Amino acid sequence: AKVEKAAKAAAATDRRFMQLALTLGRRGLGRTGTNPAVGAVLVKDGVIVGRGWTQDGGRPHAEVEALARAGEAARGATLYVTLEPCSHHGRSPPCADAIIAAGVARVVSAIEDPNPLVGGQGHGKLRAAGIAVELGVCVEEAARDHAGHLLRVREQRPHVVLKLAVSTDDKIAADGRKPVAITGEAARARVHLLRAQSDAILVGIGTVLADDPELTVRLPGMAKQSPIRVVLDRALRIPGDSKLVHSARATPLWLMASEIAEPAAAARLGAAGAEVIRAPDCQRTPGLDIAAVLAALSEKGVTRLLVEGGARAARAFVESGLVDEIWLLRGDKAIGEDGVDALDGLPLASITASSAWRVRDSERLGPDTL
Ligand code: AOF
Ligand code: ZN
Repeated sequence: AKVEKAAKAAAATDRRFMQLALTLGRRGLGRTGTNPAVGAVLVKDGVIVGRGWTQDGGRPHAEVEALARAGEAARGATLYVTLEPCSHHGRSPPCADAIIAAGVARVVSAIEDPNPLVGGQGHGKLRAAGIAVELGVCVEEAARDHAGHLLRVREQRPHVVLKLAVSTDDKIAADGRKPVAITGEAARARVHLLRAQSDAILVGIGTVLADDPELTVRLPGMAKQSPIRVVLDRALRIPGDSKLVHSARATPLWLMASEIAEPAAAARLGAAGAEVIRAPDCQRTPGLDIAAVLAALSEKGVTRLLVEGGARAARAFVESGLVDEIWLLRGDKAIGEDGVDALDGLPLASITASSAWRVRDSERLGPDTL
C-alpha cells in the first residue's frame, strides 16, 4: 500500500509539472507559424530549474529554451515537455541531442510528434542514450493544444474553430443584416484573445459587405498579434475601400476566389496588397469547396483557423463536417423573428441537440455565456 501511495503521488507530481508545461506552451499559440507551440519545464529535486516555450516564428524550440535557462542545473533533472522532442536536423539541431548532452535523467512527454521526421524517433534516441522516458501524461490537453499541428501532419488541414455569437433566439443580426451588439465587453475581449491565438481568421464576403470588419486583435499590448485575415470571396467582390483591403499591407489579407473571379479584379486587389488564392467551387452547394480551401490554407502554413462568420460561411463550414470546435457565445437579448439565423436556415439545434457534438466547457462572461 505504501508503494502504491508513493506511485500515486509521483503521478500527481508529473501531471502538475506537465500542466505547467502546457500553460507555458500556450504562450506561443498563434505566434509559432507552422511549428507547434510546445512548453517545457525542467525540474530537479522538486525545484523548477528551467522553463521554456517555442519562440515566435517557431524557433528556438521549447526544450532548448528550458535547457538554456537551467544551464548546469539540467544535469540529472527531469524534463516535462508537451510534445515529443524532435530528432531531426531541421532548421535547428535536434532537441533530443541537446537533452542528452545536457545530462537530463528523465523525460516525461505528453504525446508523440506525428511529424514523419520525428514519429517516435525522438523518444527512441533518448532511450538509447539511457534516459528514462515516460509518454502519455496529460494526453488530452496536449492533443488539444497541438491540434493544429496534428491535423496539419495527418490530414493536411488546419484545426478549425467556429465562433458564433447569437441572441437568445439564435440570431446573429437584425433584419436586413443590420449589425447589433449581441455580446458584451468580456465576450469581446475573449474573442480577441482567441484571434490572437489563431494563425488566421476567416469570414465570408457577405460579412465584409455588411459589416466592413477589420478583423485585427485589439487588446492592450497585443496589437502586433493580428493573424492573417482570410475572406471567402469566390467572385472577388470585396470593395477596394474596405477596411480589410486598406490594411492589407500592415496585416496579411488572403482572398479565396474561384475561377469565376475576373483577372482584372485579382490584379487590382493584388496591387493593393492582398493575396488572391484560387480554390475550386463546391460541386453540391453554391460557394467554394471548404475542404479545398482548408487544404490550400494548410499548404500555406495555417494550423489554427478561426471562422468568424457570417451565417453562410458558418453553415458551409458546419456542413463540410470539418469544424473541430464551436465557440458559442450567447447574449442576453432577443433579436426577433426577422433577424438573421446564425446558420443561414440550418437550425442551431442541429448542433446543440446533436449527439455528434458534446459540450466541453461552459462559462459566464459578464451578461453572456460561452
Ligand atoms: C520540438 N520542440 O518546441 C517544437 C517542435 O523546422 P524545425 O527544425 O523548427 O522543426 C519543425 C518541427 O519540429 C515541427 O514540424 C514539429 O514536428 C517539431 N516541433 N519540436 O522538439 C518544439 N515546436
Ligand atoms: Zn526540437
